[in-house]
Amino acid sequence: MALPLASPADTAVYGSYRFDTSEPRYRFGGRIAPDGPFPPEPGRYHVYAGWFCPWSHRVTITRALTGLTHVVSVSYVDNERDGRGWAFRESYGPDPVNGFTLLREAYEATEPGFTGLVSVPTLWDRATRQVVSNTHAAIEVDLATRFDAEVDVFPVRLRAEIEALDDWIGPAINHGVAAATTAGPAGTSARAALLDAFARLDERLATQPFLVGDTVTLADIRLWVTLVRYDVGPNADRAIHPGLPEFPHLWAYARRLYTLPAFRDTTDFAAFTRPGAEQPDWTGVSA
Ligand SMILES: N[C@@H](CCC(=O)N[C@@H](CS)C(=O)NCC(=O)O)C(=O)O
Repeated sequence: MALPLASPADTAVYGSYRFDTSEPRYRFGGRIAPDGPFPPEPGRYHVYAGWFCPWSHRVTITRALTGLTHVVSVSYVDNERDGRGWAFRESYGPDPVNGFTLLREAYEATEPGFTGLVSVPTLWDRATRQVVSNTHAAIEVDLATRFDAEVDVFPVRLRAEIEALDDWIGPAINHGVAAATTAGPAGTSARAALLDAFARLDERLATQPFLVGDTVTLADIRLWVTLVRYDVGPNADRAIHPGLPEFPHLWAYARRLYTLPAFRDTTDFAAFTRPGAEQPDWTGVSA
């Protein structure tokens, strides 16, 4: 029998998505660890992701790059949402693990009566039938470090440097792009911080192929998911500046990463491109 799907998103009927803001936003923070309730067993965990979502994208790139596609499964919610929250529709198919039509059902199965935020990525445990985590930072690190990874994207010797980069790239770029599109003094200062961070990275990437060390790490994955959305999302109308190609080393680096299957195959431009946005040429560079 075919797995069920949610009806189309309809805010006229279901309203806009709302949740109990007195709850912490990212309520589940379980970790995969050998000595804990969620041991790293192949085939046990599933990631509910969204193609539109940069935080999900970090997890799906990490999973692909480390060769865990047969170890941890993934499926995608629809890009649209109404009052029922993220849902499984024709766009990307049903929920292959539980047959839920709404992601909310996973949270309710974990905690009956749950009223907090239902977000992607969500890590699900098949064995105990519960949400392990909806905290992307924990999910990406656990996938990178707790299984038999083909490539180490979070090497112990580079972790301090990777996290130090995140300390300024996170606020200025990953979280900064949204603020950079706003009017008023906060927008002006977010734009300055963003362009300053791009310039700093451009300089760094003039002399090295990756942000840290000589291969792709979590630092590159974290930055890239924002770069790939930038000129077709927050900067689609070029209101912040003319676009990433203005930073030639950063732009060449971003396009080089796009040639890697783990980056390319986890990217669906249609899921995050604003209508009418002009798309820079992401192809034409060899690895
Ligand atoms: N900072 C979050 C990122 C997750 C996130 O914001 N996911 C978005 C989609 S990109 C979501 O599902 N948000 C639900 C909402 O904010 O209403 C985390 O730590 O996991």
